[in-house]
Amino acid sequence: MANVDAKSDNGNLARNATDADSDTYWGANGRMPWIRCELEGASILREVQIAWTKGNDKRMRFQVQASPNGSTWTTIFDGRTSGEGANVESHNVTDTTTRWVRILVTGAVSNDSVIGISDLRFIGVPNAVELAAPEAVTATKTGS
Ligand SMILES: [Ca+2]
Repeated sequence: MANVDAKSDNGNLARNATDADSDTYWGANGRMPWIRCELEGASILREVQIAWTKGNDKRMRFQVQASPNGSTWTTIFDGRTSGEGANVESHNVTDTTTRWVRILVTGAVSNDSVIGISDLRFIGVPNAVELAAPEAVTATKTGS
């Protein structure tokens, strides 16, 4: 699999959140959307930086979760966006050694209210924690 994926998207793919391009975003709606990233290795995570595309519209509640395997999750942050804009916001998390990180939007997201993340970065040890290398995009992967 790729080093980033999501429960769903609206055509704006999960990888847009980690492409270091603020003009692209992962977009989703529906019930409790999430985006999941695999780090380059088990890393100490201290902070998550997120730019929400509609960050000035509302204060969205979300959790940051850690996992050794991408399937069983421990919540290391539970809070809200500032509601003050679409710039990057930093959120301190419980320092945790983890391989996978998931952002889970827990507040209600109505079907006509798309949430989006244009930038998603992880800070810890090392300072900037990189994502795992994506597996080589092969000919079997279509539509991309
Ligand atoms: Ca982007």
